[in-house]
Amino acid sequence: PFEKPSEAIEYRQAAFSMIATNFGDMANMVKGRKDWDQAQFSQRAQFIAQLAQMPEEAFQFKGAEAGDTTKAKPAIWSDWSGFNAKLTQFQTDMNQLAKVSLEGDERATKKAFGVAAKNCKSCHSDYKYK
Ligand code: ASC
Repeated sequence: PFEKPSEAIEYRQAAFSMIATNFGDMANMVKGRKDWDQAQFSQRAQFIAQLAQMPEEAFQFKGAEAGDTTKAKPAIWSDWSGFNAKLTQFQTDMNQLAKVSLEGDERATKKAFGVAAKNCKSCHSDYKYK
């Protein structure tokens, strides 16, 4: 779907931007900064489960690495199998969170959120500049 690297970068960043906005609202609920709303939380988890499938093809686009001046570390491409494993973990975590949150148990939902958030951080420390 991309003609040039800048399009792949833009697409990837758009996906992560939407992921971050949805995830941030969920974090606010988990941390009690806003009222718990199971239905809204679950809707956001469904959104992210879909969005989490999107960045992979953009990172894989030929030439995406060259001249990338974003927060993406070169290790994404030099250690593709390591990065891809974390990306797959993210997709798995978000599918699990989407499923658990739909079942409606607040405690189980918060627990699954914690697992996902921990893995977000672990990937960022290796593959994303601050
Ligand atoms: C966020 C955000 C991240 C993750 C991470 C979770 O809301 O912007 O990068 O959660 O902090 O550990």
